Amino acid sequence: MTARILVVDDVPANLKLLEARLVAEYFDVLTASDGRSALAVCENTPVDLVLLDIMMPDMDGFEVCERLKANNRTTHIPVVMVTALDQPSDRVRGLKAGADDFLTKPVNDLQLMSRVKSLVRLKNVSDELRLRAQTAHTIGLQELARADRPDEPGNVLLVDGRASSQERLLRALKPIAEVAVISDPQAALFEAAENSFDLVIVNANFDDYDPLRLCSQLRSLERTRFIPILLVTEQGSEEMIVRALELGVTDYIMRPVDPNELVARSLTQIRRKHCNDQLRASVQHTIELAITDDLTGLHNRRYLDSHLKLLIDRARARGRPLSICITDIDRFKLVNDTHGHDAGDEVLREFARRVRATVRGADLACRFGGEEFVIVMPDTTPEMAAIVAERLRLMVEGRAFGISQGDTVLNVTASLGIATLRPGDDTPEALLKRADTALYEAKNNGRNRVVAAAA
Ligand code: GH3
Ligand code: MG
Repeated sequence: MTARILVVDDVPANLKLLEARLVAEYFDVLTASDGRSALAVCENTPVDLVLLDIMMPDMDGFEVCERLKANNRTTHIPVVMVTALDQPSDRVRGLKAGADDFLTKPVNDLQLMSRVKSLVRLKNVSDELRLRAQTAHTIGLQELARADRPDEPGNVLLVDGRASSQERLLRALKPIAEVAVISDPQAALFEAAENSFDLVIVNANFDDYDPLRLCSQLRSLERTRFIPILLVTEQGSEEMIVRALELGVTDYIMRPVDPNELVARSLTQIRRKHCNDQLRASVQHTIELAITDDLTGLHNRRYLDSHLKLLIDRARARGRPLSICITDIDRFKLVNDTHGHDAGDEVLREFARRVRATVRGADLACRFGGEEFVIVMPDTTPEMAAIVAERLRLMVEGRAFGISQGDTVLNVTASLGIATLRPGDDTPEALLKRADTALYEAKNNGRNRVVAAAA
């Protein structure tokens, strides 16, 4: 892992020391000896992490951190405060300023490296998400998630083997989160997978269970992979902390737990989770827009082209049938010519609704172009496909289409061509071509009918 790290300290010897250690681990290191130049570096250079001294003349570390977090261009850079101060109140002050973690001077090598690596890893994930969301934003699809939204309450799962500490932690977290408490770590895994928590707090106090097992299981399950984990550990359990961070545990706190520190750390994680969720949703939304037809909300041709190949490969691999149906509205040009293009659009939307109502959940319905639609039906024999197509034909013919101008209703019919995957020789193009030929035949034979391609 390589990353660019900015070390900020007013004492040259401290700068040299940290720089040497980080360079030895192949990090790219920048240095600054006061708050203002640190801010300038972050503003002008991509920095992946800041190691920030607190006690500095002129502008102290708390203020530097606050300014970094208040600036949209630097708010996402993780900040680790390096401090000789070791009072819980200083930590809380730092966390409130937006710091992601603390290292106490003299800095322990193991802690330095595990902290830096874990925060850089987290930042890489957020960066990737931000980049994708930015692309969505650039192509004008939607507003980029904003960092300055008001806090939403978090959902926290507290996994704790002891009733007394459960009660204490619960009391501390009450004001900022909905908390579910569970004593059994294995049950906790299911609980986490079934619900959507913003944070899992694991108290390493089980009698005969390794808490890191739960952490690693949470990291490997698809459903829980992105949930932040806060580990509560004993003083002096550095080994466990290093292993935990390597496993992907997001943060830790030492016993005796200071309630304010617990709240501040939890809020940091909950905020980051909300922000990443929003970025992820925005990426998802962009993908959906790219594969959805605007007018009807069905999948578009681009999606069909890529997905049909997968469905065909899967059907082949499993030795299952697969059928497709192409349908085209009859004399649709007449609708446009007589009632206008908007009325035509309304007919297309209603037609799409009827297509959707005809097919099963596993079927893929797409607008192929203009007034042509394709339905892909996995696990469907030619006989079943003929029944589905006939049902759709009747759904269209059976009830007139209303359009919003006055009381006008239109009688609409459609022609349909179906084809079924042949053993061995069907590509998506070949399958579509055979269905299209059948459709052409349906048109030629008088429209408003279903024709099946020869097997
Ligand atoms: P056929 O029975 O042979 O299919 O006759 P048709 O009139 O349906 O076929 P043709 O291909 O001649 O005309 C299709 C028409 O569909 C022409 C085109 O303007 C119209 N069309 C394509 N896309 C849209 C759309 O998004 N909205 C509207 N309103 N019309 C569309
Ligand atoms: Mg047509």
